[in-house]
Amino acid sequence: MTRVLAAELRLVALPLVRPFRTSFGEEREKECILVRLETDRGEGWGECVAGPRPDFSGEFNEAAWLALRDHLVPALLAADDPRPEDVRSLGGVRGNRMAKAALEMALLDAELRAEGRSLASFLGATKDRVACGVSVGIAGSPEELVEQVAGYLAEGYVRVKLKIEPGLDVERVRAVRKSFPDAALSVDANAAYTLADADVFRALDELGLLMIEQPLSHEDLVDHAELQRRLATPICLDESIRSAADARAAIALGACRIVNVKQGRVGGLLEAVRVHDVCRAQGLPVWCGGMLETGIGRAANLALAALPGFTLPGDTSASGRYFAEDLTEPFVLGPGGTMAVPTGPGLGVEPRPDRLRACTRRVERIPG
Ligand code: SMG
Ligand code: MG
Repeated sequence: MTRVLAAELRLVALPLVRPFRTSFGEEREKECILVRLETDRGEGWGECVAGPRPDFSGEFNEAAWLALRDHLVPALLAADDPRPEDVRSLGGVRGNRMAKAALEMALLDAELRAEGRSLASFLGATKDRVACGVSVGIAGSPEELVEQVAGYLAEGYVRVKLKIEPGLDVERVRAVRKSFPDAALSVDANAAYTLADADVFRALDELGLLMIEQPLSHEDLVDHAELQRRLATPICLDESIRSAADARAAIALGACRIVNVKQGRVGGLLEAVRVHDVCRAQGLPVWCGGMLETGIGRAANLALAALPGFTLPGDTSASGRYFAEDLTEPFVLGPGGTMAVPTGPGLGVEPRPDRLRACTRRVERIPG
């Protein structure tokens, strides 16, 4: 039995160590909402993966703030004994998955901390370290890209994902492949292409890539299935998979052979586990995506990535790949390009008060 007494929403911003450019834009800082729940059993933290603009997803920080403040948090405060599994349908709110995921994370953190149990153990983790890849933004030139990749490989990352967009694709990826013939490489288009880009895909298919992530529109599974039939390289879906039901549909259509699981994109950790379960039952490997999370969201991602179906390295990079100083104690890359899964109760991490103060743009407390 848990009673939620109050919630606090906090908009934070952390400068990124290098700008992160994708096919839909460039970020120079990480801005996100943190949720802190005060319950009768202690507090819990959650991080919302939405960004400042509705680009990767239709959700964005100002909208998520309102969804949380005016709809989700009031419904949670009004509930008797709210369970993490209730957050999906809380207050009858549809969509707003990233906002819901942050709230679910905070509730899980509060409950598990009170029980002294780690999130990883609760979710069904079978590993205590996970293999880590790195996602490399679109660089200023092929030379700059090769130099960045060299740096990340030297740090120990076991898989490198290159962001691509029309015009900055085959030549870039070829340059990286030529410099690192044996590296585990993938590309991520963030939905920037169509089936008319057949030449690009034919050329990418020759480059020994682990996968091509979200090449086509986030709304088009049928075209992804058509493209997958033409390619030897597996397609991995990211934006297209918002639920376990989406994963079932994508697999049934043959729209992908790999799935990127992001707890925020699918509405929470519990749905992420269901996506994992659907894929595992069908023999599809999954891996844990990233949204440039601070240490709070990163702790949740690492717990998820420790489940048995996560057989490919994730975008779960070390704190230093993103921030000069994280909000929490930094996550560091260890032996063999792996990172330790947090073992403490709940998320196993907390924001440092000094870092919170330094990074906060706005706070609002919603009393019960
Ligand atoms: O967290 O290292 C990370 C970023 C991983 O490339 C990454 N995420 O489409 O997979 C993706 C992108 C979305 C980021 S939008 C800011
Ligand atoms: Mg992606």
